[in-house]
Amino acid sequence: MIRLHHVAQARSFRVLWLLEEIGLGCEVVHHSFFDRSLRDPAYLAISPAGRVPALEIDGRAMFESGAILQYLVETREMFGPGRGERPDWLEWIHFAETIAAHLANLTQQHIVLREDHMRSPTVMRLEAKRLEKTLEAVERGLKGEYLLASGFSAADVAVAYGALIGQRFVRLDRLPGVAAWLKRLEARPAFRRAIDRDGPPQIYLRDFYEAPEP
Ligand SMILES: N[C@@H](CCC(=O)N[C@@H](CS)C(=O)NCC(=O)O)C(=O)O
Repeated sequence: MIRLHHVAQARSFRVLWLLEEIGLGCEVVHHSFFDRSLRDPAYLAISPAGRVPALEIDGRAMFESGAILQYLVETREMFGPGRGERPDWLEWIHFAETIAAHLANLTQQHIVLREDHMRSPTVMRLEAKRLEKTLEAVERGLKGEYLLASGFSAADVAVAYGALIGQRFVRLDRLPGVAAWLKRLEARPAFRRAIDRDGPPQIYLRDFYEAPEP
C-alpha cells in the first residue's frame, strides 16, 4: 500500500494530485502543523526535517516533493517529458521550489507570525513582488496549453501548486496565461479528486493576503 503523509494545502498536494493522475491508490495520513505530529520521532525517521510530503512506496519512504514526482514518473512511466524535452521538464520540476520559497516566506509573514510587531510589511511587499516575478516566468514559459509542448506532465503538477497558492498573495489579473492554465488544470478529474482528499483548509483561510501599503 502506498501511504502519503500530507497536510491540507501543503506541498504534499503535488504528490496527492500526481498519484490521482496516475491512478495509483494510496492511503492519505493527514497531519497537522499544530499538533507536533511532524516532530514525532517515528515521523522524523521517514522525513528527517519533519516536513510533508513523505511517501511510503516500494518498500521505502521518500521525502522531497520534486524527488517523489520524478520517481513516480520514472517508475510508472507516465507524465514525463516528450522527446527532447527532458531539460525543460527538469527545469520546471525544480523551478517549482523557487516559487515555493516565496510562498513559504509569505506564509510565515502573513500567517505563522501572529503578532503585528513580528511581521515586516517590507518583506511582505518584497516577497509578493518576487513571487509575481516567478509567476511571470511561468506566463512566458507556457507552451500552449501546458508547460511542455507535448502536453500535460508532472511539471504542470509541480509548478501549478505554486500558482494555486500564489494567487492568495499575487493577483493573477496581469497573468492571463497562468490564470487560464490553472483553470484548465483545475478542471481535470484527477485534480478534483485530489482536492476532495486534501482535507479541511488549515493554512490559508483567506482568499487573499494583501501586503500592507508603505
Ligand atoms: N522542498 C520540500 C519542502 C517541504 C516543506 O517544507 N513542506 C512544508 C509544507 S508546504 C512543511 O512540511 N512544513 C512543516 C514545517 O516546516 O515544520 C518539498 O518540496 O518537499
